[in-house]
Amino acid sequence: MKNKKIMVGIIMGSKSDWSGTMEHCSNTLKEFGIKHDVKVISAHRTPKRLHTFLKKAEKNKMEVIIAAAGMSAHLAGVTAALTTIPVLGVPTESKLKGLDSLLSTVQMPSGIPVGTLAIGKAGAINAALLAISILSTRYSDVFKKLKKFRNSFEKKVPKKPY
Ligand code: RP5
Repeated sequence: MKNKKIMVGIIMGSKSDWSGTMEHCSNTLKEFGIKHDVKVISAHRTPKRLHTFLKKAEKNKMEVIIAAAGMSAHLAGVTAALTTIPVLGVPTESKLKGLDSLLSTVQMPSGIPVGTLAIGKAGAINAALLAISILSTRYSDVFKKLKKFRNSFEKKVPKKPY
């Protein structure tokens, strides 16, 4: 895209959220040429890092933040509480298969919204695609790429199951 600023920030509670999960979020953004930042930031392990990241994100007019976390997953909620940049939450898999992460991410009391996606890899990819949809309302080149992606996506689905 023409605009070379960092449009999307991907943050995750642990290095363990990357492989098999959030790497797919980053790869999807890369396929669309969306410049993004990737960082390990935990709401409880590295709260200062979160504050610093958000200060910079707001200064540089980042447009979407994707926050992934597992277990008692409060990263997306805390992030959304500290900024008005739209926050998409990805619950990552855990000993309880991510159900704990899903509920912690999705069940925000009214007032501070987190757009929560599915658990794990599907959610990671869809978070990127939703961020791309949000950007597509402002950037015509992103809109064109998204339309092309959707058209080719439909073609990949077989008409018969056998
Ligand atoms: C969360 O705890 C992370 O987002 C991760 O999903 C989970 C486990 O972290 P590690 O113990 O693998 O670092 O904060």
